[in-house]
Amino acid sequence: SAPNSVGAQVDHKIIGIDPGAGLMKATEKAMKDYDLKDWELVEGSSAAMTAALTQAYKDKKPIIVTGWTPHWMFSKFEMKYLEDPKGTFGKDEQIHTIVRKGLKEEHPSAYAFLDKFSWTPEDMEKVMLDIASGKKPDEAAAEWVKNNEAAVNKWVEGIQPAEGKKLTLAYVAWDSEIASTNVVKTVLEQKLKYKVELSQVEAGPMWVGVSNGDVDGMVAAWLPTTHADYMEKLGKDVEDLGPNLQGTKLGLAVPTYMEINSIEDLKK
Ligand code: PBE
Repeated sequence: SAPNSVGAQVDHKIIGIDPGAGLMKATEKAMKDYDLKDWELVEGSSAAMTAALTQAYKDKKPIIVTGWTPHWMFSKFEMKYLEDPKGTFGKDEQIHTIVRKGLKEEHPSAYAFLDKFSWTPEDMEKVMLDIASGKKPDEAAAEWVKNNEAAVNKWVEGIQPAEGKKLTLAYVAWDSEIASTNVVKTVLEQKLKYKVELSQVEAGPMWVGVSNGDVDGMVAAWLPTTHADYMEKLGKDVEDLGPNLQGTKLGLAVPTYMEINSIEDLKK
């Protein structure tokens, strides 16, 4: 590529996240679909990706990251998704709540709430933004619950408190799922009197944990596309309680000061 191409500017690197994320698989597919042969997808974590983005943005340096919505990066920074004319990153999907088999019988109160739980991208972004701005996840979640009393009370209306019973929720340290999982934990504890343990794992073990009953559930399943392979393998051993959030997006994201608009521009 030309000496001043985007590729040369960013050392032909796309800053990725954890290897278990569906977004990484989608990005690898994009690199094939768009013939980005000399490019590298850098593995790391959500936290490492946002740290690299924060630094590059501060220095007004070019950077390409794997991005998704809901995410605070789009409110804290001026960012754009690169157009994806081949549609590799797919269309809108939903975030689903998935629980282990038997939860309904053993923890009917938790099951009833988890089945009811659903919120909006704006809700989730508010919690994410507070955490990105320095609040602890449990504090940001508690504050959201306090400020959204009416919505929260609807989720738990008519459900019997469980008086100290233990529950375990699995999640991956994706910023979106740190936010949702902490809100769900807060509601289960404050409103339904459960004792909730959070288990932070990689995406594969999160799915496996729910399927073999090691954990009670999770609110972090991106379907039907992003976690399709996990769902295909383990779907028959879990219970899908359906969407808890609609209106997501995945793709490659860049600061708006970069003068590219499409994944196709990475070839030049
Ligand atoms: N994400 C955030 C996840 C799902 C939630 C888009 C980084 C992924 O598996 O790619």
